[in-house]
Amino acid sequence: MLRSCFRLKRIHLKLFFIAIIIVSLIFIYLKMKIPNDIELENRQKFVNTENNVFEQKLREWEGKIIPGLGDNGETAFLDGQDALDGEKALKKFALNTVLSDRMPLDRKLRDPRNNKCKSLNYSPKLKASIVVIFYNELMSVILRTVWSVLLQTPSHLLQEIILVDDCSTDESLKGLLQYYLDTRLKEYNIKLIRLKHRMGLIRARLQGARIAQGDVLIFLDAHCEATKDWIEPLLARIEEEKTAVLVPIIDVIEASNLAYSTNGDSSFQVGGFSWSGHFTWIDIQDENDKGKVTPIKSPTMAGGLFAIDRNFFWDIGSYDEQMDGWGGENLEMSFRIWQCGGRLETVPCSRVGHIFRDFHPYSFPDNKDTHGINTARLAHVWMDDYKRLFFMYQPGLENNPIVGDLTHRKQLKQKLKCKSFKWYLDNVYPEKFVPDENVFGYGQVKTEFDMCLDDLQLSEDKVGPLGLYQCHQFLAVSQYFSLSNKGELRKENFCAEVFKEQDVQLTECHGHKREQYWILYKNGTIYHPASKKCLSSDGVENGKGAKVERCNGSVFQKWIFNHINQT
Ligand code: LR7
Ligand code: MN
Repeated sequence: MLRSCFRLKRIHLKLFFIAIIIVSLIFIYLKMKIPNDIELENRQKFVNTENNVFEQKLREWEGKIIPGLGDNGETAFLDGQDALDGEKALKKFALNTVLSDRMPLDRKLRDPRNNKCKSLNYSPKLKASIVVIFYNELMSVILRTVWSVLLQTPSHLLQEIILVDDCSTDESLKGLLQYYLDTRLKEYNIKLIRLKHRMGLIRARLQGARIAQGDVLIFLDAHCEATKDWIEPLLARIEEEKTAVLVPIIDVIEASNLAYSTNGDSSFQVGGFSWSGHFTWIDIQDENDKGKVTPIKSPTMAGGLFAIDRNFFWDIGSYDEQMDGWGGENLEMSFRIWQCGGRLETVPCSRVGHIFRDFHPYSFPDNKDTHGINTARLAHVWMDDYKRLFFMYQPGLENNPIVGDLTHRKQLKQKLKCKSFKWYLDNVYPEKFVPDENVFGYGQVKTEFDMCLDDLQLSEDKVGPLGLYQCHQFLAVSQYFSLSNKGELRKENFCAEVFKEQDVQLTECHGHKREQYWILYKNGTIYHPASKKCLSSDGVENGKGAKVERCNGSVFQKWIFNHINQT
């Protein structure tokens, strides 16, 4: 009995071992047979090794960072080969990428605010979602933006940071950035979304805004650095006035040496625009506003850095989703906000640096002029009859189907019962010069020899001679001048001024008459009282600067304006 029992046990044991062997064989067989599993395992291995590669890359990079470089926003230098590589990079990317990679991502910045700001206390309760979009930006620059937000924003005011990759092609942004966030910044709420197609900055921002959950949206370009207490005055103002859209003072971070420069501590500018559809900086118009630390009215905004109540953003029409690429959305939003019941303000106690680059380091699909097309869209919708002035610069876009369908945006304007562009000019930006209103004459300014005053293609922000050129058959912008009611012979913000008693230059209008003051007489002479001379075409060659000479009543001193306003 005992024996048989023992035998039975041995048989069981044998069977047990055989079963184990069979199960193991089946297991091994299945493992070889089912490719999915193998793939899974391999994938895991791949992810692991990839992580190791990422980890290695990050460590290598982190090991090269020079502690203290660029601290306090000071000009930073590299030596030897690095300096040469940096110069090359600057030419290629409009940014010293070599220097950026060596500079700590969490560098310390000076508090750039004016002293009066430092004594103000705000205790907002709103939370912000920071939306940062990018296309092929340098990873260290994106991360410095992120770090500056994390370091300068109290955590109870920060809902999240949303990074939107507009389908960059740059390899390092594909996995390394996510890995950095997952390992180095894992305790923060940072989302990275990658768009499947390049959408352009307008739609990329919309994608970010759609997933945002904070009370306030704050958009930043991907090459910014926030400074001390930057967010409090923005949130506090929105808490007080939901329809206020806010811009910080935008300081310059130099692309060549990443210096954070502030021009003095209290002077700053607000936003304007040119009739060619570009954003411009303008001096604060109201003397009482200068030196203030409370929010100041701004007719437009640059577009890249602003704070807006999240619900208000959607109620007021977010963005024109049919705008492609780059450009135009900033003026569109500025006009829309003012015309449809909001306000745009610059907040002097909030300061954020932005790297200003000399050119775009990226191209656009099909090389389309997206700025022109987008601006044509906004001109049709928001500028009413004043769009005539923009289309003078872009006649080819006025009735061009490339501009696309505008039905939705026009419906929005009706739904929100928005005011006219004339209302905007009269109430928000009364200083804006309208070249065919409040003027004695405008258009081409001709001599009897078919020569016309011409800006000789002077770029919008440069000073140069008031030229003479053969009159174009059709009125081109380069030959469009006005004689304002104040006696300025001008073009947008440039006024003809006499230098060295005879040369006539186009230089920034100052509004104080003096050497920018001209009188148009009925006989066609344009008299310059400060020099007691007359505008003259005598002896001036095609393409050269005009002159003033002693008045002599000759045909060289007779000018005919295309349009004369009867007064
Ligand atoms: O296809 C693109 N997809 C993108 O995501 C092209 C660009 N981008 C990203 C890009 O990586 C960057 O983060 O969009 C952001 C803005 O592009 P920039 O930095 O090349 O533009 P910018 O600074 O030269 O241009 C200004 O005008 C633009 C008009 O469309 C935008 O509104 C920018 O945000 C705006 N920048 C600022 O307002 C910063 C202050 C500069 C001034 C004046
Ligand atoms: Mn930018």
